[in-house]
Amino acid sequence: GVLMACPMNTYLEQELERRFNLFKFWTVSDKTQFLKAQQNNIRAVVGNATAGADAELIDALPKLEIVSSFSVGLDKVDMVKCKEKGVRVTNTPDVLTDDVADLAIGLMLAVLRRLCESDRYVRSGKWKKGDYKLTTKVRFTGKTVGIIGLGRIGMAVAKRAEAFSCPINYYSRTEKPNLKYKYYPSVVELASNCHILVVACPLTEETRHIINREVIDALGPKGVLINIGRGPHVDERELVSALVEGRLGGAGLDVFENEPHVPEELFGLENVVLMPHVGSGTVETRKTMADLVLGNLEAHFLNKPLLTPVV
Ligand code: 8YV
Repeated sequence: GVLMACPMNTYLEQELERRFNLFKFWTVSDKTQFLKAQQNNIRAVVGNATAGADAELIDALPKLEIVSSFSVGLDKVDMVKCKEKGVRVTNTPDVLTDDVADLAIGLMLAVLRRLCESDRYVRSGKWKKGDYKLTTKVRFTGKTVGIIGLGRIGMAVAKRAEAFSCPINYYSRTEKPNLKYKYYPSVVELASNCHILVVACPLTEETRHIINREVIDALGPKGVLINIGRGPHVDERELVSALVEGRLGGAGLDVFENEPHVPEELFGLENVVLMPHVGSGTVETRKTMADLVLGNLEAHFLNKPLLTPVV
């Protein structure tokens, strides 16, 4: 049987029910009861960015063979424990890269050109009482974009920003060869040398709170932070105080430290755009992701090569 770790996609749930023996529980109390009753029946877990396979779950499922994540990020999967137990892991890379990179550009434009505020200005009828007060001082085109993590998504963001004549700077653990982008060996130096800073790296112990007070101060009152990675990449309390105090120029956020809870101090800030973790959130892409999850599970149980193996 296959255990779905949390509600994530109706099509995926229906197909898992149609093709496999699907188990699911949504509350913690169900989980304990469930594991006592079903632990020997679960051979696969389907997780995502919200819930996956932590050490506790992996240890509780003696027959677990594979974790197939409905996500590219694997921070909810205990990879060390999976390797230790010989549990295979798959994810959904590439198929979502364009959606996430598109959203990053959308957030840059939305923050810098105040798209949401202007839209509300028209809908509220205020325009009939007077012209919209220009709030954005600078154009987006040509602003320097700094990218943390130049993997598939980071590179896709860079290519899109280049189309807006934006110089591209980046930070990664090591400098990448044959790139026309300027490398900075630290996030603070990158933040000091860009107008828009994009988080596009995986969440690991090393990258948790990679955006801290020092980085935020380096980005400064004219700087804009775009987070399309994970909420815990950012010290959210520091971010909120910097935005409220005007020490940071703006933010476009698709992820938060404690989703779906978002700091309400941000709700009144027009230089902040808030999204409900929809980076890969088009029906088209989520179906392709779901088909990858299903294809990996079928390949595993039919002893065929996995489509997108991680481990
Ligand atoms: C999804 C994601 O939002 O791929 C990831 O890492 O965060 C997203 O694609 C999520 O996992 C789907 O529920």
